[in-house]
Amino acid sequence: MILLLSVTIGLSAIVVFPSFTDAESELKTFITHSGKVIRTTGEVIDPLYTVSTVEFDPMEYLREFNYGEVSKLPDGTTVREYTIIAEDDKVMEISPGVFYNVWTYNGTVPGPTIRATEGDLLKINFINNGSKEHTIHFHGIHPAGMDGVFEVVGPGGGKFVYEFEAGPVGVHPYHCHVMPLEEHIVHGLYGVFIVDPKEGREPADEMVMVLNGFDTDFDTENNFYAANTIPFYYQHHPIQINTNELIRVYVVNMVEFDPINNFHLHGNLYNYYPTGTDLVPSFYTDMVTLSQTERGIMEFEYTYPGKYLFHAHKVEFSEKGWVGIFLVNDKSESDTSEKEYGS
Ligand SMILES: [Cu+2]
Repeated sequence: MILLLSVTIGLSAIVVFPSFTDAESELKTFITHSGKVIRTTGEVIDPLYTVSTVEFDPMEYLREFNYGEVSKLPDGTTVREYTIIAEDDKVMEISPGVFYNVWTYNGTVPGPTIRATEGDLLKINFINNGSKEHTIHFHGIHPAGMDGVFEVVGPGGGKFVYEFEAGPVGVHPYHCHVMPLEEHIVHGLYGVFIVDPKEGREPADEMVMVLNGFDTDFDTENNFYAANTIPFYYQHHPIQINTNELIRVYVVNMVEFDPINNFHLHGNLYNYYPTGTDLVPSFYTDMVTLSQTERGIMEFEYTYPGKYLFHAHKVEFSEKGWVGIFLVNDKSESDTSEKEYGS
């Protein structure tokens, strides 16, 4: 399988490079967010200066939670240890034929979803294998020296250990906080940090959606939008869920440049917990608006099976990729014991 992927990547590179050569006369000069001058054909970022290709599976990312390596202190406190490695030299085919230089935590955009329980002691071993300075700035409560702003971590293997107590309860972003911030974030150095309440939440089919976008021609406007990086992915690969089963979506808006984003669900309404900090929902709605790093938890159940869209109700965003489908399977068809439930 790995061999097959390598062959595929090799072939796609062969396809891309001749077209790049053919289009050489159309090369344009772009100024990147940090003022770097590059020559490219524009809409498609040519893989000029990068060394490897990122493989990312949005379906795997959706329900993957990293609880760290767990140990206990003598006083009973749970310790969770994670390792996060930053890199900035990879290329990702974010849409067919569209290659973009992504900056990654643990090789993907978004980085891993870090999950812990309120009061756990977190140790995040951060290694910067990039060519620029990077950090991890967690949203949440922690000492000043653990804020990922002033303790800049140098390139080429620089290290720093972030250590703090998990809190408050909710869903939070983490991201690089090195200047120019816009450049470090839009290239992909961000991820999700979930803090569960000690008493837990009701069992549910849980998933994470990071709303993101890519400015592939450096004009400070996004060319593509998505839930979890790949435009239109969940439209072509619907997310399978069941009727009468609680669904919990941790949603984080990381779209830069556009002041707002939003989340509309079809054929249903959801209970909405802004930032997830309160255990009682604030709204029952089918639409929330989110500014940069605004986030929350959505909970809903579908009564009727079938296909339901979810998307940005900012139509420009949904037409440029931020759209997906929930495929609701009739649980009663496969599980007769559940059929009596509620009858
Ligand atoms: Cu950075």
